Amino acid sequence: MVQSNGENAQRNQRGLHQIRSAIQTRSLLAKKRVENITKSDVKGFFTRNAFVLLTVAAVILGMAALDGRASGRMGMRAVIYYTTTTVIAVFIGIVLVLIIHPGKGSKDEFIKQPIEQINPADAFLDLIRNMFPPNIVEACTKQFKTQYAKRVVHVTMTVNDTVVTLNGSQVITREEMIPVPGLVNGVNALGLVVFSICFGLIIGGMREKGQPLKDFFDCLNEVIMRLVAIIMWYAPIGILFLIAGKIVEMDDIADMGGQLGMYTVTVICGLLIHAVIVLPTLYFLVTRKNPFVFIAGLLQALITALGTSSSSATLPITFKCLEENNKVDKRVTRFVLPVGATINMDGTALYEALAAIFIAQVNNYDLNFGQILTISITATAASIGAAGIPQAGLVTMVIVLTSVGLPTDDITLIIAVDWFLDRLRTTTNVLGDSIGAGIVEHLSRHELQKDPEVGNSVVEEV
Ligand code: DAS
Repeated sequence: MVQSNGENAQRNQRGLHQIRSAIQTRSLLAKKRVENITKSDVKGFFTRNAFVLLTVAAVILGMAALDGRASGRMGMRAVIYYTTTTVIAVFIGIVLVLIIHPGKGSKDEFIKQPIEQINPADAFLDLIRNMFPPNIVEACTKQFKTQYAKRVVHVTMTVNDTVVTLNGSQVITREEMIPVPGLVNGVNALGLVVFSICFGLIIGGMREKGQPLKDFFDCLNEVIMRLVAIIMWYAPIGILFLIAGKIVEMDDIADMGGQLGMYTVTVICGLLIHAVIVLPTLYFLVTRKNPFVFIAGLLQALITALGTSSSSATLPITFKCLEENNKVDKRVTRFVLPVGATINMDGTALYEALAAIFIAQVNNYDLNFGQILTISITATAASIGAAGIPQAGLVTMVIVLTSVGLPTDDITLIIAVDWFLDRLRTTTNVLGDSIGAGIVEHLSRHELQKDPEVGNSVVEEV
């Protein structure tokens, strides 16, 4: 059928508009990622090092205190718990978004993010400029900009399927999907935990010969926990200002379009159902103890998760709350928590499945059963791969959208509220990890009591 020139021109115009919005979205996502990476680089100096040191020391100590059989069974129980709660979380997210259907109405009614062009190198250098006296930055800016910005741009390249060139204004979209840093970070952290488990089991098997190393890691763990104890008392004050600052920045909530508001309500309902009904019920069914007494002991960790949007940054405080307030055996927390903080993210899994279907609804795109099943599987995988840093779930959601052919640009539709929802899903993640430690400890109580010369002696030292 021959199309008139007018129709061709219109089609080209539409095509151009789509390419331009795709380019703009990716550069905004790139900025988000650059901000998060640089923020986590800066905060990472503390949280990442504390997380690494604490994970290595805690897991090695925990494993050294257990014999191989016990840790095998404990690991199996932990994995079964993680899988069960993540699948339930995804199911809740999908059922809710299909029932409430927040995405009805067309995309045009949607408030689009004002998307400005950015140059990642400049975004990063702004951060550096705020960190050092200007003369140092100016002196090395030229070389620094080329080298470090390349690394930053390289890391940005793994954010999604876009290569953002150094001059920032050119954005070239690439076809193949390259692994997102959430997966990379998740794999790094997981690799660290697996190494620590093996290292700890071998030390435990060496008995007396391994004692000097056990003492070293015990002392290292003590130092980190004391450092955390100091930070803990100041954290709530910082958290208060963090959230207050964010709320002041936020446009008037009423301006949010009805769809975005309904989407936010749907996510909050889903997280509340999982955190207030599912997890406490699971804990009660297994342990026959009052779950809300257990949760009360976690308050400081939950507040920290709410304030930092980071499971990793909260981990040291989660350790302290479980071991000191809830008296959970250290051999359990030191094994279950670091693994859980890395791969068990119920809140993130629920959110990614829900958000993907919401984006389909906004595009008036009816998903069939197979696609919804694909979303539930990729949302589970993306939550395992997401790192415990702010908005990691937003980035790994690219995997879920791509798996069912949804436009990844539409992530910008939900960015406006993500800073708030990220806090809630991180808090749900931390709660899920902590309840998991309580359940695994209860199911492992026989192993933890037997083997006196290994269990008790090391537990005292540990
Ligand atoms: N902020 C992540 C965490 O620390 C969760 C997410 O981004 O979904 O758990």
